[in-house]
Amino acid sequence: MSKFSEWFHNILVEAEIIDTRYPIKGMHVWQPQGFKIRKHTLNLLRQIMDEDHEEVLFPLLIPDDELAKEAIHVKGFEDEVYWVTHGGLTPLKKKLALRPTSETAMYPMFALWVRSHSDLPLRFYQVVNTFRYETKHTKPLIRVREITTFKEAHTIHADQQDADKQVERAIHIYSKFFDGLGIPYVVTRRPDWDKFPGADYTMAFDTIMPDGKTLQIGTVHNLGQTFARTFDITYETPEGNHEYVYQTCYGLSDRIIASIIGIHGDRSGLCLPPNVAPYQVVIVPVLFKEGAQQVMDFCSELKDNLIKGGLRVHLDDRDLRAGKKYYEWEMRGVPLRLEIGARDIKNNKIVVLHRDTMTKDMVDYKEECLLNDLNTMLEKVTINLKNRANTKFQENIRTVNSLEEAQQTLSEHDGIISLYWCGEESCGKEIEERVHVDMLGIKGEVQEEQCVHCRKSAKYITLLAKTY
Ligand code: 5CA
Ligand code: ZN
Repeated sequence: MSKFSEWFHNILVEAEIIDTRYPIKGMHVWQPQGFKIRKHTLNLLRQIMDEDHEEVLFPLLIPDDELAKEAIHVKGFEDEVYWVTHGGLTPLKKKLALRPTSETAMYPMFALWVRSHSDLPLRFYQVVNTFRYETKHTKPLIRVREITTFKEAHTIHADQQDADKQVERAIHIYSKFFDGLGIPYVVTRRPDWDKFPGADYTMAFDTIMPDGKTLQIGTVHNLGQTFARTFDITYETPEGNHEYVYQTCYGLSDRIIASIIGIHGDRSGLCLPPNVAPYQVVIVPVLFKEGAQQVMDFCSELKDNLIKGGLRVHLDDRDLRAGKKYYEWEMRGVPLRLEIGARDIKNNKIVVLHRDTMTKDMVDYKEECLLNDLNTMLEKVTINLKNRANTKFQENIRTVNSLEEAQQTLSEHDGIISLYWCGEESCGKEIEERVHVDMLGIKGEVQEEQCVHCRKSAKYITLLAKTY
């Protein structure tokens, strides 16, 4: 286990995010703290998606013959599908698949829903659990067999142009979402040999985890008309002709939480962006025998006021040493901690610990200003986490001009390498093999440069890395 892996597993246990002891490999239990982070993260995404998507909910089970209809798609998932074969003791006439993703559940219904050009475009999303019998090593939140928070969007368009525009729009939506979480990323076009089964092309978001490996945290697929032809999804044009629709789909998984934990965390444990932290502020009363009740009352009233002001606040009134509480809330990643004792109340001062920098401030306590001050501090935490992550991320993308340099660079540094490539699949796969990396995807086009491997003329700048 790498140092990061160990840290990651420990923090999931200690901070009570996920319990991995459930007796099925790759399937885990969300504990209350983890569930809250998950809920707030989901709310952020829902807010963005609800602007121009409609939420729906499809069944978990997909009939065998529907799943099998789209040949390329089913080929891509055949090793990964879980099957329901019995109802009680009775063998089912038709096997039922647990959805590995929902194209083949949704698209037969889309064929019924879409009638006329005036129905289009349509944009749906659902948040569900999906099942993939992953054969690679499973890892909590990162590679699971039950994805418990699959956020999948599916859109339908009258023409290719509109579908292309939707791909751009989806990239914009996810960018905004990741920016809000302070998670840095690159967006690339996946190489053809690694696109989503059935897609014309796939755009991927990748971030870098602390061990230097990249994690694909989201994908946007342009499906063209492939599924429309398979599932016979057509619309009537203004002229009365029937045309196949164009489709896109895009999705995010539990990996979002993994990246929040991994990227912002530090030696002291979790360090949560305020917008997803279960508690944004924790109040720890510093009690001595004298004046203890007064301090408690003060803290309790303060808590109520801050909650009224819209903050998520917890008052830790347990009968424990303050130091023990400090350690625990640091580990759980609460962005701000207020330490309040009798003397502070008298002096109108409050000690604030900023979790991101682990520095303490003494702030003047003025009741009418405190809410504002805390909000400003939380904003600062958000910006700092984002900048810190981004700086580290940018430092870990390096341009190389030969395979030797690629190997050298990766032996010395974590992260992503960027190089010129001819665009040929065979050459690309050779690069992957020689340098022991995966191609994330194409970042841009070039002219008048040479492929770092075959030395033919290069078409693309492409990014590679060791990946999860
Ligand atoms: N139908 C499309 C769009 S929703 C789809 O299924 N795309 S996907 O296969 O690329 O999955 C979407 C995202 O889920 C991926 O980008 C990846 O971040 C995440 N993901 C895929 N498999 C797993 C897994 N086993 N565990 C956790 N996350 C996963
Ligand atoms: Zn080449």
